[in-house]
Amino acid sequence: MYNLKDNIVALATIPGKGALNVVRVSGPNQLSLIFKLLTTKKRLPRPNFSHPHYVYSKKGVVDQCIITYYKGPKSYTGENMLELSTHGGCVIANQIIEVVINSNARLAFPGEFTYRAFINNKINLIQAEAINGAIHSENSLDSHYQINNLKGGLSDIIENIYKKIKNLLVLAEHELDFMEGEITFTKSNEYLKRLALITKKIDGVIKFSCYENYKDLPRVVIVGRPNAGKSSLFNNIVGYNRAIVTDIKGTTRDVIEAKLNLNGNNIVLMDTAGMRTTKDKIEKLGIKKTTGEIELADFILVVDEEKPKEIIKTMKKTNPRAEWIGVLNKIDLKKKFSLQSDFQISCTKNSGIEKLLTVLSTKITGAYKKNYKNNRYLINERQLVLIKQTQGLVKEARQSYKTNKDLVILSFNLRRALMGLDDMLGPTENRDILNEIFGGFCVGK
Ligand SMILES: Nc1nc2c(ncn2[C@@H]2O[C@H](COP(=O)(O)OP(=O)(O)OP(=O)(O)O)[C@@H](O)[C@H]2O)c(=O)[nH]1
Ligand SMILES: [Mg+2]
Repeated sequence: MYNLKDNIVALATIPGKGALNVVRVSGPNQLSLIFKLLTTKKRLPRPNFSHPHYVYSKKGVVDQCIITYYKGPKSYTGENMLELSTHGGCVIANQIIEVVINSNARLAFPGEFTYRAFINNKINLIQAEAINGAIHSENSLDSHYQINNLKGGLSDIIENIYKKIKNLLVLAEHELDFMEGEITFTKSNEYLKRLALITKKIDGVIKFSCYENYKDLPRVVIVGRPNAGKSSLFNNIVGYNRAIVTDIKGTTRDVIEAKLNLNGNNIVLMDTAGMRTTKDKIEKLGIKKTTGEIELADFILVVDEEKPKEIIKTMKKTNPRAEWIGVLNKIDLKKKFSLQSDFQISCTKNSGIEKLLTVLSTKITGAYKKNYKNNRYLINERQLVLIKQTQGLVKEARQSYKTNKDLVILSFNLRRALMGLDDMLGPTENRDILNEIFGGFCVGK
């Protein structure tokens, strides 16, 4: 897939107006030629120390950068690396990359730096996937799990299971080399006990892993009767007039959706058609959509001018799993109002909404934490398929050994079980998997 013999270079940051950019160079060769061309200095600087250097192209000075030289294997890729921290913008970093390319390097492909780290045994495949996952994570819990996987969270337990299966395989194959009477054979009960322990460990990984659910953004849906001020609240939270607001009942007919960040957590916020019995065909369809959104929602804000809590009572059965929050709106019109609501707000006067959002974001963080307590590992679809496959094979191995006590068959089955874990940690042979995983990375990563 990638040619490992080349020196590679890429911008590791997003180009654009900003304080800094980072240019990365990595290669199996000495990088002194590249360094010399960039800085006019003959010798590479001391490894792992950052130094300011003026950097030049043929046309003259390009920038003053901070350059760090990493001597392999103590670097991200395991190779010799240069990391140039340049001034930001769209011009300087590209000029530097051009100098590097004209020296002795080519532009890196997506994920090529991390691929080299994987090939050079700096990380296994689960860790490589975690790095990409962390970059793409949408919320604090996701990034926490991803970095935990990079730290070894999932790999440690998988490596541990791998080792246990391998040891058992080695034992079985060793005993196969001897005739009866030559050595004392391990008792079949011991084999069964060890196979049961491996199964228990695999079951634990599956049980304490979170998959998919956590990734779906929390869905917050605003519902209520027509004209209650749902669209006004939606616009206020989104920060601009996204939804049409009028005093005509039934203004919003479709579901309007916005993805936004609420105190560090990404959420999907939805404005919906007001709930009422109507003969209008379009409005009816809108109300049907609202019902669908309620079923999927995690948090439901019931906005009403009079009695949000009473409305919740009548609607709660449509989604008992969600958290229902009663929001009394238009308090500016009232001298006195009932406190039969969780929050009292005025969209026109912009009051009470900040408190509502603070509590809502605390609740969202709380939901994340609960998930965190229940799960130790994060597992993606590829990994889940492989671990389940291993689970099945180990169970099969135990079952068959229990009936036939045959070490040849057991060895064969254990070898099959190991293959799935091999693929999980580092299928160096399987090009398709590697292409798919590393091809999804950013350039420069
Ligand atoms: N006085 C006052 N009027 C408000 C407040 N919030 C909304 N309104 C008004 O109430 C009317 C209805 O507001 P919308 O936000 O369109 O209500 P809605 O619930 O989205 O209505 P539908 O889409 O028809 O279901 C508009 O005239 C708003 O200006 C408020 O806090 N105080
Ligand atoms: Mg509306």
